Amino acid sequence: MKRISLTQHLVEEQRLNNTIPAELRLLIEVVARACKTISHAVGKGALGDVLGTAGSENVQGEVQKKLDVISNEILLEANEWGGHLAAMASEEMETIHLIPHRYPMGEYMLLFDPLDGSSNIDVNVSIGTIFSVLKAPEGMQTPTEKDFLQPGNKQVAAGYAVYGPQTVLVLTTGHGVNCFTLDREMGSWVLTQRDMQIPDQTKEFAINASNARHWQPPVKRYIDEMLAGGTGPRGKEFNMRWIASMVADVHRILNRGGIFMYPADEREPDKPGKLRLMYEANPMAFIVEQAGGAATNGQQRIMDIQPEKLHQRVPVFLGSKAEVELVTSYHQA
Ligand code: AHM
Ligand code: MG
Repeated sequence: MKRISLTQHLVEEQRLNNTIPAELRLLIEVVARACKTISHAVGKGALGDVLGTAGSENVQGEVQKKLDVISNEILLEANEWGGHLAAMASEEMETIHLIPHRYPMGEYMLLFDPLDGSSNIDVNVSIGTIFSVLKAPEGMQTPTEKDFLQPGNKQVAAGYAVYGPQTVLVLTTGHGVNCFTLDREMGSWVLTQRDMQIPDQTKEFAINASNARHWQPPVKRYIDEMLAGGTGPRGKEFNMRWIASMVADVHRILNRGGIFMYPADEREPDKPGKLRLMYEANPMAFIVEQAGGAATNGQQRIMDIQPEKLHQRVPVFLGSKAEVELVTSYHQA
């Protein structure tokens, strides 16, 4: 089999679609390189002194793990000097990170969840990195948080890496979704799945069912109908999977179909769900839509939400189109 590297793929996509300017290609390659470094750190585990807590909290009051902090540092350092970025924002940082004056400023803005699935770090279960790329607004001088508050439909690229039995990188620049596998010996990303498509029919769903008593009626109805099995209104048996790493759950759905949900919680009306719009929901929605799936917050398309805050949370329903449309229709009934 002829091996196609990430670089070759991006160059060829540029020739075909004319959508990946050199700066964006550099940006994607630098992020991919940083993911390689994170993968290496993850792989060392206890041998690399990377497990356990860092003794600090992030902006949302969550205890940071050492790997959260290490991965954030790796992404910041890798992306500072290339001249392709105007600023960065991370789930792990209170406010945006400006490019130091000693480096040139580029026209893109990078957002990331450096280490997704933090609760799985210490137990050797798949974790990952999620990223999203926006363009800086026309005429922007010094970037501010406001410049980042663009709806997901303005993303020019998005991707995630999964650090699992294999390390993979899934990427979209708005022309389908491709998957690359890290060749650990060669240190290179090799194209292993072209134009991924989410199967439309599914018998699998993913939700943290321990929150069931706090779900709103439309979600309760949707899950109850699936749990009723073959004799219920859905007329088929469903299976449940919950890895508690969004990257790994979404990767399964991309390959096998299914629906992923992190709904709002009735306990905290001002805190709609757990996942963050800018670092998790938007990039995953872009990937899922590009693979023929759908992504909503129950009311509207996630990528059409106008963000109001950098760390804003949002209910998430994404995956196979027919399922996402069904649970969304229950919210509107
Ligand atoms: P994190 O970014 O702090 O790791 O949190 C996000 C993760 C998602 O990857 C996953 O879907 C969810 O939190 C798991 O939540 P729960 O602990 O309720 O199972
Ligand atoms: Mg996360």
